[in-house]
Amino acid sequence: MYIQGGKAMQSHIRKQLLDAFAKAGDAFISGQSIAEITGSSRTAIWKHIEALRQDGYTVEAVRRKGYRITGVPEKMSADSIRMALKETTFGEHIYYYDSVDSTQKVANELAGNGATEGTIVVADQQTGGRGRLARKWFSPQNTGVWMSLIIKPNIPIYQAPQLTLLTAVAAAKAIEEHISVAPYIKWPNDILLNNKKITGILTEMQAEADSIHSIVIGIGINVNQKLVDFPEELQTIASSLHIETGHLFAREEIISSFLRHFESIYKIYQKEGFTIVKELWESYAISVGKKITATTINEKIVGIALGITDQGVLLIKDEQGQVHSIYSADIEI
Ligand code: BT5
Repeated sequence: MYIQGGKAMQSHIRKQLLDAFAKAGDAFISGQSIAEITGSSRTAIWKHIEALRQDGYTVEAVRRKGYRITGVPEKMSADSIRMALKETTFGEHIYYYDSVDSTQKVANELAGNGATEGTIVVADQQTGGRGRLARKWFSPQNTGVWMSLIIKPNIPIYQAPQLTLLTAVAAAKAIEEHISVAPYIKWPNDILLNNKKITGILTEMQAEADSIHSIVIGIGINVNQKLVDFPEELQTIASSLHIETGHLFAREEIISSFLRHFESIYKIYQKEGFTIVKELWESYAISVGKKITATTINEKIVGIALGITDQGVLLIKDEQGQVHSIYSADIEI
């Protein structure tokens, strides 16, 4: 199902047209091809071009060459996300909302109703964005990537935490691609730039008896916020790509990079196992080899982070030489 079809154009025609423009990239598409895609006469194709322009696309028309899209609407939409996707099969089904309680909630419902692997739910704003342990995730309008991805990996339940680590690697790579500074990962799910959190990940699982039905991966990336856009309590601990670089970013491009990196690592992971994720994760991890403090529900453990196990468990060696396995904790460095 494809949400957000055009008003002036039937949504399946619009989808095919935007797909064709996306595939063509910088190249022109001839009037003849557009006539074929839209099933209209050559003289009537301007109607379709006008409909795109009205929705905020900049369409360049050059005689004898045809048409190409040189600008997408500033406001995100399912169409603008679709246009940005490259080399991915993920994102074939896009559910986009201007405002929603939580994309996790929607995606969990969709997963329960048979949504396929690679389905994404994206919102411009979340009114009830959530983190782990019933914490809140601040998700204001027009600024960030608030997205949930449904996957259906063929792995035993105990390996599910590996997907959180895979997500962190894909997000780190997507961010690095846009700002050419490597962010680092703080176990298990924070991505930091200059010691401030720019991305959070929340993984939720639907399982039946001993097999995974689906995993819903929630990812929040702060993209275009200014410091004053954050509530006071977050200003010292959170940041955005804009704050760190001074640039503004098309959020669709960040979504596209994330899905591309996720899908390519996920393919290798499914064939060859966790080694690739573990190696990449440790290369981005700030904590490995450093002294850290892990606060679990029961205790505080201070020691050197040794790395992660194949189950995504963090290993810390304390001053007495005892190695602790950390399943869930908040980490300070
Ligand atoms: C997380 O939880 O970091 C997971 C966040 C996942 C958010 C995505 S957005 C799309 C999808 N839909 C949802 O409803 N959620 C997912 P945790 O490790 O528990 O961190 C939560 C803590 O991060 C909060 O208690 C704040 O201290 C801080 N925080 C809240 N909003 C933030 C923001 N926008 N940027 C940085 N830090 C934030």
